[in-house]
Amino acid sequence: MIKTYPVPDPAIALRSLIRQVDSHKGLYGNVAVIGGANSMIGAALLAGRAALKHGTGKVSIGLLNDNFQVDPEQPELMVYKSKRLIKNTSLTHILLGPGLGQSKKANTLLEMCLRTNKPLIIDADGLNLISKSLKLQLLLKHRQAETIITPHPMEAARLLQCDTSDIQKNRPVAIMKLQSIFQCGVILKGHDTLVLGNNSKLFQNNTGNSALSSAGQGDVLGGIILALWAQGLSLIEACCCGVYIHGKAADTWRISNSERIGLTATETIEFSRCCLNNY
Ligand code: NPW
Ligand code: AMP
Ligand code: MG
Repeated sequence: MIKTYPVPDPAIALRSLIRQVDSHKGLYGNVAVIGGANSMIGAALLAGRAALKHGTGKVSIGLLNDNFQVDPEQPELMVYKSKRLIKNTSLTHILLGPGLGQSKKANTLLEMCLRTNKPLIIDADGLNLISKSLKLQLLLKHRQAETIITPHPMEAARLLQCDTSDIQKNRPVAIMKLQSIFQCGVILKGHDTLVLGNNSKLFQNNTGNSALSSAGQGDVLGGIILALWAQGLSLIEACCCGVYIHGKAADTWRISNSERIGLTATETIEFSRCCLNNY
């Protein structure tokens, strides 16, 4: 039996995010979200908006779709062509995967990100591409900069070449396998999300509910973790606080809403921001 520990109360870690009076945006991260292929631009925008609304200094979106130039709902986001953005040496952290697709171009972008020395979160189609390529698996395994992968159970099954039911039968074993094969931090999403950093305890998160079972929630979670990490929390703190407040947002919403409907991902960003604000 593998021992799990509850995700720590985020209050302590979040205290370090209090802003100094003489601060400036350069202190709060300069992050990139890489994704948003045709028909999935929304995933990258959700992640970018979540990163922005959870305190990041500067957020850029590197889209695969070249025709989209501004998010009119969130003009603070800077929109670039993906390859150009990855080459920007002043970036502090990267999230790759939301709506990335699995094209040849997507594969090239993932390889470029893996070869940078930037802290990196890999989600969604980034993970699906890794499960199909030995070359990418080796690059991930030998990365020097801190890296976290954030699969849902089916993405985890693709990575471990098994069925989703095998993952769900013994989630602690699955996350430990992922960490030991890919030599990076792992968040295994789903009800009672698990978090495992390199050399860390295995944490289990108990916030969150079925209101989160809707499109784009994982993209939002990626943006939240990116924001907390870029503002100075350690990787494990950012992951634990991120999954906690993302789930807490849904628990808060549930108090005054029925179990028949769920949150939209856009709503989750707002509830989670309020949750962060309440600390
Ligand atoms: P089933 O149905 O049970 O067989 P996919 P995706 C399973 C982008 N998006 N427990 C479940 O399988 C993403 O960023 C874009 C058990 C489910 O049907 C990606 O780039 C959006 N099973 C891309 O789409 C909004 C679970 O996995 C299947 C599970 C594809 O990502 C949506 C889905 O996995 C989306 O985020 C659980 N807890 N959770 C946009 N607005 O642009 C999931 N499964 O096939 O990898 O598809 O997750 O939608
Ligand atoms: P994704 O499948 O990538 O969009 O991610 C979905 C997100 O919502 C993950 O963070 C899941 O942990 C969370 N989520 C979805 N359904 C539930 C549930 N029933 N209980 C708790 N969290 C959930
Ligand atoms: Mg997802």
